[in-house]
Amino acid sequence: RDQALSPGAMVLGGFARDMDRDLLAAIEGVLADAPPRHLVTPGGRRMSVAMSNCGGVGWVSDRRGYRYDPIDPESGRHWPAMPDIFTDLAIRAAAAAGFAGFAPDACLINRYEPGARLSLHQDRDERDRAAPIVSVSLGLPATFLWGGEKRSDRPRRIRIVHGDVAVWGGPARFAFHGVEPVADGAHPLTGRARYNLTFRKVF
Ligand code: MD5
Ligand code: FE
Repeated sequence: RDQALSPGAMVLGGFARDMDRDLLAAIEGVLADAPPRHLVTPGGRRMSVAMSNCGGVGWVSDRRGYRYDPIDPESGRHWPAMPDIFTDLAIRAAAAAGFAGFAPDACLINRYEPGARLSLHQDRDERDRAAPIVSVSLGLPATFLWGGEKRSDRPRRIRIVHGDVAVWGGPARFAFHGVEPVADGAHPLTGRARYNLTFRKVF
């Protein structure tokens, strides 16, 4: 079920499935210290996805813009440390997709409840433009929208299920992408939720 999408982009089908319970426990540990919250875009819209972070820096958005910040603005404290099980998984997945030596310093945790979506965007706030992004999905299934270099490129729809890991780097690193609204349902492990972890090398 591995799927090469284009040069630099691939889905490793079920790569994280055998670790799902341990991953969820680690997610819950991070979220206990840094609860997921609905960020506001610079344009003033409340995001439907609830977000948190772990690692040296975390991605935040507010009326002033998007940025990576070592401090959680809600608590005034550093983001929780990245659990070893996260770092290990991200390094192994990147290597399996051809990106040896990946060293993530940030992990964005996205929590989707049914109906939540992510509109088409590029990830371009990371200073390191050579490193890939590793994306781990748990819980309810989703449809990734995966476009091209230009916002106007018609996106492909890619079904992503519990345990799938996707890696985007090289020529695919700045592809436009998004997530369709998550359909209602319940997953045996996560309930009415989809989690996505994105591992990034920011600095
Ligand atoms: C998600 N998160 O499912 C997605 C997973 C984000 C975000 O997009 O910025 O938090 S990453 C999905 C993705 C799809 C296709 C291309 C790329 C990423 N990419 O080129 O970086 O919550
Ligand atoms: Fe993204």
